[in-house]
Amino acid sequence: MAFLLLVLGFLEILLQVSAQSQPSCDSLVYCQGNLLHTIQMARIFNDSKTFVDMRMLNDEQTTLANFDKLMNDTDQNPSQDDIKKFFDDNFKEGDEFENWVPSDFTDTPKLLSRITDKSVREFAQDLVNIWPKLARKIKQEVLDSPELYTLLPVENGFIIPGGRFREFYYWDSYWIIKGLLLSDMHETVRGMLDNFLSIVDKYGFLPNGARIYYLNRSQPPLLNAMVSLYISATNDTAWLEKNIQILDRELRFWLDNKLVDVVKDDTTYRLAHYDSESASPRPESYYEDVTTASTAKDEQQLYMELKSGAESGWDFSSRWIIDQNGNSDANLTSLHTRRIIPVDLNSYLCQAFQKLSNFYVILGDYDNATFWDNQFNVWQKTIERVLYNHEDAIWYDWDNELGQHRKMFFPSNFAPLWAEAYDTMYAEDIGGRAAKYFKSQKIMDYEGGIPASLSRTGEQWDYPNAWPPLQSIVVMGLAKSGNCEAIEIAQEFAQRWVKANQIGFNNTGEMFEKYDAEVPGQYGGGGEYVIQSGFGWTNGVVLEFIDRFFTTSKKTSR
Ligand SMILES: *[C@@H]1O[C@H](CO)[C@@H](O)[C@H](O)[C@H]1NC(C)=O
Ligand SMILES: *[C@@H]1O[C@H](CO)[C@@H](O)[C@H](O)[C@H]1NC(C)=O
Ligand SMILES: *[C@@H]1O[C@H](CO)[C@@H](O)[C@H](O)[C@H]1NC(C)=O
Ligand SMILES: *[C@@H]1O[C@H](CO)[C@@H](O)[C@H](O)[C@H]1NC(C)=O
Ligand SMILES: *[C@@H]1O[C@H](CO)[C@@H](O)[C@H](O)[C@H]1NC(C)=O
Ligand SMILES: *[C@@H]1O[C@H](CO)[C@@H](O)[C@H](O)[C@H]1NC(C)=O
Ligand SMILES: CC(=O)N[C@H]1CO[C@H](CO)[C@@H](O)[C@@H]1O
Repeated sequence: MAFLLLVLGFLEILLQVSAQSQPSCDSLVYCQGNLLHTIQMARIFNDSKTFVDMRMLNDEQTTLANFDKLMNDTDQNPSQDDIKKFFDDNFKEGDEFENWVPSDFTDTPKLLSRITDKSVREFAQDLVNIWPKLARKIKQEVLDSPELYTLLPVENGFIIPGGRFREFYYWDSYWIIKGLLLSDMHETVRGMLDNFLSIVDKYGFLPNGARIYYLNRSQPPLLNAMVSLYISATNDTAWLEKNIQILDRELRFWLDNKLVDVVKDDTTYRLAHYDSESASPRPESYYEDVTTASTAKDEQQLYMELKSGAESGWDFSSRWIIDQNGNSDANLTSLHTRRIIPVDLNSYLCQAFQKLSNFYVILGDYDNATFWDNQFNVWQKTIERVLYNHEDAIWYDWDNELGQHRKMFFPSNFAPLWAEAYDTMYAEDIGGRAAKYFKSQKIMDYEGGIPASLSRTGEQWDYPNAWPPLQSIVVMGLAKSGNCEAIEIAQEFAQRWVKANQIGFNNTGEMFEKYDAEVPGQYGGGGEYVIQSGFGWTNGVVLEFIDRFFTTSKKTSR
């Protein structure tokens, strides 16, 4: 009996250990263990990301041994000063990048001469001139000793978002690439795509961003959409031929890892959700996550929900919050990202299937083209059956536990229009109804842009914040439908957005990662870090809107 109890107790410990052994990455310094915990909880820096972006002065083994010594010398209880000293002796500023002027940078891209309004043309010129300030190349010494850094090493230069986001990010890059192509910077774009593919080749997927601590989550799957922009601008089919297998692999990662069964009206479907099963705090938000989890019922589950929320790009939002009473204005302990089937994720995948199929057609591989075209058709039908709400004439996220739509306004409800993840035979009708839904939610009232939600929670991806990628998805989606009322809304909000960004730039000389839907030009707030400027996707979206709505002559791309 005693023996049995012993075995059971041992099993329980084993289970706990295995649940905890889902680290963010393999590094014993930056992704798991007591060193990370001690430094992050000592709160030496206000922003948890600062420490995990530092480099080690010695190799990992020496660093860990020095930490052991610190703990031994201080009876496992180092003071704030002891920790600071250990930090100073073992780490320093990463200093990983050299300034880089992309060789294809030009301050006179063709777009500028097509812009009719003088003040808008000057604004576009200012934005084009920001690209070199956001251009980075990794130093040779980092490429030579990557094990001392958290950066994922890549060969080619790239454009970063800006501010604390010093490395490249997955979904940000879609709008950055859009802006770069409109700035005639094709080679920079090719270099960035090659960087992404080298990472997919190595890890089997594209992580959230270019740091080892992002290796347990991806971000909205827009790689094929980026490639499609590049191919439309260049017709570089030789590049496509060389890289098609890696593009195929990235998309299969989503099919292999992120699908769940969804039952509606007694039929079982397969759709995707955001899902990171790594049950530990995000290293770059370690203090914040440990603090949040300290009041949670199940810490491990919450860590997975937090990482899955980060994978969605919407970190964080009432979109993923559901408390016991079904409310979405609770705090982050009620985060349930994984039980929600998101409209935008499934639309992005549907679009990616179609793009990949088209790439295979270009290359004359009709078998693979058919395989992906079939996936496209299945997703399109499933999105209609599961996510479209005929009564409200819009798509909604699906709560897979309650088996019902989450009938709240989010710009992501319009993603199928943008991704053309619906039957475009009925584009005018569906677009017109979506326009009516937009108005019924009183979104026309917002002079500063389309808010991320109508719920003021203090989270970043909620009211009153207005995010550039969400403006792009709604505006370009409505415009694509071809319906008059939808096009009018698109034009109106493209104008409001460009004007708001221009006011902000006139007042501060900066472009921000997000704005305030209520006050044109005012930057947004909330969330777990202070406002960042730069800013990659912001500049890309403004250039996209200017190209589409402020030029008279031919369009380069849509
Ligand atoms: C951290 O934040 C506090 C309060 O906001 C501020 O006073 C302090 O200067 C900040 N410290 C650093 C190192 O930025
Ligand atoms: C710390 O103490 C443990 C046991 O007390 C010992 O095994 C270890 O070698 C010590 N480490 C250092 C770096 O002194
Ligand atoms: C790419 O090729 C297509 C068809 O072959 C042609 O219509 C288009 O103008 C080309 N685009 C560029 C940018 O060369
Ligand atoms: C979050 O809300 C729960 C109740 O739903 C509460 O127990 C907990 O203390 C709150 N946590 C924080 C950090 O406010
Ligand atoms: C798709 O292409 C790969 C090579 O990239 C090939 O091995 C595979 O058989 C093809 N699949 C189909 C269905 O033709
Ligand atoms: C921004 O400043 C420029 C130049 O001073 C001016 O032409 C433009 O009208 C201003 N735009 C806005 C929206 O304030
Ligand atoms: C749950 C999960 O994805 N865990 C992985 C996190 O990343 C490390 C390093 O890449 C892997 O070893 C884990 O399997």
